[in-house]
Amino acid sequence: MEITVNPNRPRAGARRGLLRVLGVVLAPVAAIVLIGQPAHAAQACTGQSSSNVCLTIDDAGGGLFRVTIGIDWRIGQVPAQQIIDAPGDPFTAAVFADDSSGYLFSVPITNVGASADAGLSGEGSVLMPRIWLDEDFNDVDEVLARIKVNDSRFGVIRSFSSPQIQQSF
Ligand SMILES: [Ca+2]
Ligand SMILES: [Ca+2]
Repeated sequence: MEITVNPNRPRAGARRGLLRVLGVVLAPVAAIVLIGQPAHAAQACTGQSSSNVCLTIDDAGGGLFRVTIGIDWRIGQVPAQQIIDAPGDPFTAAVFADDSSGYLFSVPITNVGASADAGLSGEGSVLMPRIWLDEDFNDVDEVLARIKVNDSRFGVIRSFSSPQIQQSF
């Protein structure tokens, strides 16, 4: 396949990354952004130029939280598609606490794509009872996302982390 890059191509016509398609707003580095809708939602994104990794936690009501992990790894469309097409799942993701080993639960990355702007994109979410995020009892909790990209072309695994979300769950 031949790829033609036109630097004058209007941005509005460019293919957009999954994170942006899904309405996830790029945040400043290491910032914790409280967004208005839905209530009690928190998001932390790395916001780097080479990659953007976001953890989003929405209060779904009834003691449940929707926990979403997303990544845009801007490596270009062709390498991204090669990683997707290679054997095995390209992503594994989980939520960790800041303390000691820290593993809390895994998050399946179900929405995977390759595009010129966003490179390799992945996103997925789970609905979790509050208690799974309450990693410090009687105290504020510090949770973050870790997402691994398995590049089975070369047997290389790259690991990315989001900033922490600090909230009392
Ligand atoms: Ca707590
Ligand atoms: Ca902690």
